[in-house]
Amino acid sequence: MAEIVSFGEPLVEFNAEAVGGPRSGALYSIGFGGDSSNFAIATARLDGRAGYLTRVGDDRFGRMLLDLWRDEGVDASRVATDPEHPTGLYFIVRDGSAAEFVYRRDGSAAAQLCPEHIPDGWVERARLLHVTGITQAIGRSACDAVFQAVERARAADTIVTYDPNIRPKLWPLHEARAVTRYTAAMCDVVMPNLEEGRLLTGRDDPYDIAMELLELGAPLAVLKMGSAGAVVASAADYTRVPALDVRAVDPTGAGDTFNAAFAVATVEGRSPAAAALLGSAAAAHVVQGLGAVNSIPQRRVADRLAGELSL
Ligand code: KDG
Repeated sequence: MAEIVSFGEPLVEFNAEAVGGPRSGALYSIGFGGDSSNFAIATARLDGRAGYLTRVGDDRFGRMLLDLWRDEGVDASRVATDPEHPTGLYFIVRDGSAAEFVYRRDGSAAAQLCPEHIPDGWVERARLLHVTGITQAIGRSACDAVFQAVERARAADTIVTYDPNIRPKLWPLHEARAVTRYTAAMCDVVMPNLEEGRLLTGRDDPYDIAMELLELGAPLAVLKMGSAGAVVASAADYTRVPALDVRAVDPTGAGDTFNAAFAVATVEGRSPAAAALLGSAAAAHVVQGLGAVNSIPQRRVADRLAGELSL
């Protein structure tokens, strides 16, 4: 049975190789993305029992994703195939060192998600539900599904973790800010990156951001700061978590893997700081490879990397 569940939009990824630039002749590696799917795959690689829910199109890309979840050991038994809407895609276009996400996802199968698509017991029987701002941004009904799932989780004592994952291309900033602040207050753990923390709170300093996130109402705030590590804050504690010194190639999906490692370690009963340490180590592995999924480490690798860090 799935213990750690997530839902949202999976995407097929076309990621420009560092050489070539965005114009004709550039090489694109095909891979997979979508924050909630990345989270589920990372959970499974890190030895968590992952369950994933979405809708894919009745097309080659949808079938590729179904194969991926099966091969990765993610329970995707509740994923539906939608005969009328396609699977979404994104390109990571690189111009010099700058990377841009270009989406082809409007009207996708996953954007049709609504509260009725979340089966009875799916959230209630899990130990942890992970939700994200991208799922809220893809459509009104998917946003409603997030709110309903969070309410059901709270009623069932399922832990809720939340990554606001603000993507300004998907919704206007004022709307993103209002919805994600409101949602953060409903969750057990809010886990933005530093830039999102700044957007959410209007503060600059990690300590001030963390305190303001707690004031919103979440009992625990985890601020992901890439090569600067992370901050874990509650009313009782404020801990800085270190990061490994690595050469970053592509940060895509690193935050999702951090979240997954945090979720797995939390369900195992580790402290928030120890869970974030595993997150920091696993994320450091992701940034060293191209794409959101290929470079997610297996558990033994993440444990070895975490062993190089201490609190
Ligand atoms: O967190 C990584 C994701 O941003 C990436 O995989 C693509 O889900 C994606 C999105 O909506 O940007």
